[in-house]
Amino acid sequence: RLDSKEPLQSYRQSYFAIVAMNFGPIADMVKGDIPWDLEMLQGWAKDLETVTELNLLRGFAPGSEKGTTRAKPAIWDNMDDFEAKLTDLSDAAKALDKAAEGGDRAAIAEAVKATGGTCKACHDDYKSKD
Ligand code: ASC
Repeated sequence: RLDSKEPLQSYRQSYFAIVAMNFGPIADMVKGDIPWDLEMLQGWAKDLETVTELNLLRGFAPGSEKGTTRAKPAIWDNMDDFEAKLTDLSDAAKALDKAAEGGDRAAIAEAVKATGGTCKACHDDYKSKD
């Protein structure tokens, strides 16, 4: 429906739901909050990499900033920077997938830290606290 912003907002919220459903348990596992299971971690890392390959900017089309989501209007005023930060996420997810495939726990922990950093960098500027 061209007259509704709902599909765009749903599209991007779906993307972030999949990101969180995969990065969340990876981070929990690296922290030791859940038991270490490399095969499970590898599956999550693969799905995280896969979803971050999608063109999320489709969901942030001009005019879709007005709504009830936590996306700050600053996104649409700084679209090049926002896009660069999304690329940082997909690059980090790719490196994390590689580390997961390698299986070295310290390398995985480093890659998780780097990936979390790309989440936070974007949230600081572009995600409303409430
Ligand atoms: C998560 C999560 C985030 C990021 C961020 C990383 O697991 O939900 O928003 O990691 O906390 O700093």
